[in-house]
Amino acid sequence: MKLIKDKVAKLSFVALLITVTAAMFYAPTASAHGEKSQAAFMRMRTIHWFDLNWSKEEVPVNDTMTISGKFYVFNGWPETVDKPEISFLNIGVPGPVFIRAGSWIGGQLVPRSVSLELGETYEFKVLLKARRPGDWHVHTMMNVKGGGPIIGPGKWVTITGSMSSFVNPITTLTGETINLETYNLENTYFWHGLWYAIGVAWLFYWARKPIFVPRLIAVEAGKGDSLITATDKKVALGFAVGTLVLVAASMASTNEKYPITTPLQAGLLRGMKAIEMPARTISVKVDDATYRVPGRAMQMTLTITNNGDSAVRLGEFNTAGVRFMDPAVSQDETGYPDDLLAEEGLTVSDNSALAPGQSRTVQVTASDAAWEVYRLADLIYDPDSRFAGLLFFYDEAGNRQMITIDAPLIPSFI
Ligand SMILES: [Cu+2]
Repeated sequence: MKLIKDKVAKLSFVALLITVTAAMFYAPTASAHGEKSQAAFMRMRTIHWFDLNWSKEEVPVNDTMTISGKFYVFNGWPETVDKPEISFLNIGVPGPVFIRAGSWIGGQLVPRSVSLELGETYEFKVLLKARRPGDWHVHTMMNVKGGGPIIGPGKWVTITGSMSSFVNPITTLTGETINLETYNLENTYFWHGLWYAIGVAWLFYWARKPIFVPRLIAVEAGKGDSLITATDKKVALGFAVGTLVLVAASMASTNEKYPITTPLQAGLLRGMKAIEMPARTISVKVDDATYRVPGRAMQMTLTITNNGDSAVRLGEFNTAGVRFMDPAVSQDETGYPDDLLAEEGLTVSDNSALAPGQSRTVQVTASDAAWEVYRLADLIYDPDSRFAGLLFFYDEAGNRQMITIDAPLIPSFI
């Protein structure tokens, strides 16, 4: 009996070893970092990122790159996400593999939180300076207070070189140029080290003598006072006075060395400049919209009316960062992330030019693996089966018009 038990134990140990080893060698490359697991309806109905551009795909350490683009703050913002009255333009990277040298919304520098308005479209730019070598999936991202992170499309960017050569020089208003990467580090180490040492010295002073049992006995025998001698009292006073003197003196010397300091700059930035969108001459009515469960596509019946003076065709449907394109009308030239780009993902039952004044009802299918990979298909688990997205129409001269659509999205199971 014991023999069998031993064998079982041995075998399970071997199995465990194999599992652990296998797990060590299995290193999946995640192509999305957080957004997939967020509710699909939330990703489709909050912020729509478009016209994104990553200026480089490979950057040496200390070089900069920019991510620019636009975002539309969806009108039908979900109830469960606080309105973006206090939002912060962030960048989604695993720690400061880049540093953010600057970020702008509508041309204004936005180091602080900003106030965004529903229904408005904004232009943004983020300047990144490469710091840590590696392959990084860089996302644009908006943090909404009371709402959480709203993650934009991510693209792989490679940083080459060595992190030890990274510098972050800043010239202060007092005329000094410092390297923020290492500035004041020795000072921080010194003071933490010194105070820690003083704390340890105090403990050691007492711990020279037996700490617990003899003292416990002395106190219980009513001889507690005998444990603290006259020397002990002097040492205690020395520590107390020394601490006060050190605090006062170092505070004075710090004020002398840095006579000009300001408080932390903070506070919400209001009045962000939105893009003046041209008057819309195309109107789109979503007659119905469905998606197959399981499946990789969604279908919409759209009634498109062209009130402009040039014939138009539908080139793109964009939702939750996934771009479904009709290659006959529009192609991506920005190097948009492959996994989010459905180059031939948009099929329109009749995508011939829609002449001015005309109206037409068409079947539109947006189909791509991204629908499943990015778990938009998981709308079936959401408590609000509605979608929203952007339609891009192109006229004969190549001018683009953006139309936002928003409707219930009904699953079909058979
Ligand atoms: Cu990512």
